[in-house]
Amino acid sequence: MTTERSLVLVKPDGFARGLTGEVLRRIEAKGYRLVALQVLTPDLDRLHVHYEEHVGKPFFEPLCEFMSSGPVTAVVIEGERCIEGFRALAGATDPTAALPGTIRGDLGRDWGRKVQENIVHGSDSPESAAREIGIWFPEL
Ligand code: RTP
Ligand code: MG
Repeated sequence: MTTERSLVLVKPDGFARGLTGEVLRRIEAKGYRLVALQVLTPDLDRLHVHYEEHVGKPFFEPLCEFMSSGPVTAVVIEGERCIEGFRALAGATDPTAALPGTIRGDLGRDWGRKVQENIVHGSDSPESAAREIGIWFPEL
């Protein structure tokens, strides 16, 4: 048994399209528990820390600008192997490559959109999850 926590974000595109409930439905249907949830418009300082692994990449600033462009829903989920499991639910980073059955594959738009608009973020390792949960939910 490896009960984990992961940090999930419903990004501004997912929030604006009214997909927050659909993302939460899939998380709960999989059997993961919701530990904490908040709607907020993140500032650039927080996003620069959140995405620090991408500092210097060409998409870093556009990504942070996009992520600060409107409300997001930040969620901490919990469950057996939920870090890897949520990333499987999310699908490939590029919605045009994500498989049907995944959040990005089923719901991602593939006409002229930018890859940064891929509905959700999920932590990619236990270390990332601990770091990111500290950024978004320091009280946990
Ligand atoms: P995430 O962190 O959002 O869960 O997604 P990920 O692990 O699948 O992707 P990652 O490589 O960590 O990239 C973070 C986010 O940056 C945007 N991105 N844009 N070439 C590009 O323009 C590009 N590559 C990545 C995406 O929003 C991606 O989710
Ligand atoms: Mg990532």
